[in-house]
Amino acid sequence: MIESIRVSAESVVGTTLREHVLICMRAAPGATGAFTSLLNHISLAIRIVNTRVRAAGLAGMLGYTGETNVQGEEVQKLDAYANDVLVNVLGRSGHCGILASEELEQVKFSEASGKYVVLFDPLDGSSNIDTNVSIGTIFAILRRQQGELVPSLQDALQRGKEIVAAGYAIYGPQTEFVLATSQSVDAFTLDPNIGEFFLSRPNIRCPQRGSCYSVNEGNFSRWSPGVQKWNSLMKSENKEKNLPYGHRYVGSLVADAHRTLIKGGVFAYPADSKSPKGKLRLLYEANPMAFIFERAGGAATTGTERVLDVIPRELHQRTPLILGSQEDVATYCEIARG
Ligand code: AHM
Ligand code: MG
Repeated sequence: MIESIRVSAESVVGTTLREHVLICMRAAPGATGAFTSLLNHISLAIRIVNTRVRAAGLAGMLGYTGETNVQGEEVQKLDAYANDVLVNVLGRSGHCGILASEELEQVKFSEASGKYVVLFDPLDGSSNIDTNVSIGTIFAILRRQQGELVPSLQDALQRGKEIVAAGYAIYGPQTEFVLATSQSVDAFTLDPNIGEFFLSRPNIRCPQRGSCYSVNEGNFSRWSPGVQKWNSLMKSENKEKNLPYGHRYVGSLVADAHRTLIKGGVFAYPADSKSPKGKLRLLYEANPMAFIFERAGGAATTGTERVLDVIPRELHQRTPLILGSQEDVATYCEIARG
């Protein structure tokens, strides 16, 4: 049935995200449909958040709620809304045993029998909300640890290499949904009139090398001498090495990572004297992105180790994050380590 829909519809309207997920499910031996259903619920939540993001200025949803989150940051109205939507929709899916969000102090136990764990940043790039710059949603899906009858905090504190799927949505000029599974990394673009995501970039491969670097250069004086040296190298004139690189920095991880994934290059948020452990969150930002980049043939490191190997000690753990093309990440490691 699905096969015939796929074959006959592809040339006319393209593959939808739902069909893609179903096709993946049929290729996975022993699949029960739970994962498919969970992904469909995440896609629903993203479409709801997208609608609100698009209308935020009109609906009085810009600005701050007046509260601060667990990380001491001011909560934007859209942050709070996106978080509520994801918590609510995941709770209704019946397959999410436990969830953790950048906006929640503690993990949330959802369906006791749900065998999946979902970790997410409901609205990444908050500082860009009020200026109509691209923002997004990032998520990772893991299986609950075996042998446990009820979900526990340990289910959320698994290494990134245990992730079974990860993705992000970017609310930019178009709304794009990038999904990485064990099989491939694919991007889907939302047709706002139909309310469906259609496959727009099948089997994304991150180029081996790019021509851009992406970093908040305002932090230069706070970096280690090694990171400063790498930064200077990116700007130096060297025709043989195709230098200098162009500099691009949006300040929303989803936007900077998305460009790097498609065009290659390197994104870096290293540790600095203000944030000695790094700024980005291991569970909600670094791990999902690292999984996506590795699946697409790219790389992700803390500067000293593979991101997906880091053992999480706490929910809101921060980490340095360097990701992108294999060659560009290798250059960073070589130079920045000194
Ligand atoms: P957020 O999840 O609260 O929006 O914060 C994370 C953001 C990332 O999207 C981005 O890469 C980084 O913080 C930008 O930080 P900075 O403004 O220090 O350059
Ligand atoms: Mg974020």
